[in-house]
Amino acid sequence: MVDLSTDLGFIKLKNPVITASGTFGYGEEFQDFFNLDILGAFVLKGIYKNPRSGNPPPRIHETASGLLNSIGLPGPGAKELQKIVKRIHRLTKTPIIINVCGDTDEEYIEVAEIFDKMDEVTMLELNISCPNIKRGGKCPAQDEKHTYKLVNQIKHNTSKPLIVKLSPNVNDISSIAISAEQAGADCISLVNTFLGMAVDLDSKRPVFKNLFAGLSGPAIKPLALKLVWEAVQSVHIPVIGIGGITSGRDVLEFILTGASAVQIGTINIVEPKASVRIIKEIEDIMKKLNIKNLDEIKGKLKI
Ligand code: RRO
Repeated sequence: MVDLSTDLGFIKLKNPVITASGTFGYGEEFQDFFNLDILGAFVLKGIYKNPRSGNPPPRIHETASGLLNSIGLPGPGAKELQKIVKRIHRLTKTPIIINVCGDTDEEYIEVAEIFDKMDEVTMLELNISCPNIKRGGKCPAQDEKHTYKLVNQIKHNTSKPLIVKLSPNVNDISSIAISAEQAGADCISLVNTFLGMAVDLDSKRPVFKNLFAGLSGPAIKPLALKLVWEAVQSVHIPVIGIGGITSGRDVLEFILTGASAVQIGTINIVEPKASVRIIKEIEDIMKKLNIKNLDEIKGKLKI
């Protein structure tokens, strides 16, 4: 028997596979595909205080081994999501993570406080890294001081474990990771999507109205691994690796690089049952390589 569990310090997950925000709806959409109990945890689509309609179409565009998105945070608002969370909690005891968003620091705090009060919610993931804000705008995760200030305020106003989701669109990931840690983050997750763009030769226009969009999928895996490595070297809190993971082998590569868990994103859109396959693959590889538990390989990359 192999042990797939992973200890984040504030919680032990039965396995390292977490479904990523924005690729797994609110969880209930996937109940017809597989039993949600098998997941380590799942993150709901990011939520703002009030309902929002998101960006105009097109919202997604396929690239070589990747996906560009400019979804723009549509959602039902915090009040409606509270009802959804109660419904999901009746379906599964798998830990529910709320991806907290805001246009202003005040909104982030308000949304975080609302879900902090819910027993059905296990953790908060602070999404300070959405790439699809107004063109030229900066998200909080692109600024050390803003990251520190916001994370610090959220920690002072909430009591649940706080994961801070970082952006790859920065010059120095270490300094942002350290700011999040110093401000009280319990964990960091990275990476959100890389800024990219697509153009349409026929119309001679950009594909997306917002010009830029966020790139995810296998194309970004090597870039994500590098940033996860740098983050792991910089902080003492656990790191959740995200970026182009499609197989059990990919998951174990991130664990070897030092991640304590991973999030599975774009593959959920292509293959809704990907998590089931990936968890089985992790188990099979561990058996084959005689790895009894994840700690045996976590951060053991030989440099
Ligand atoms: O909804 C989005 O456009 C979006 C978000 Br909030 C995010 O964090 N990352 C992303 O690629 N898209």
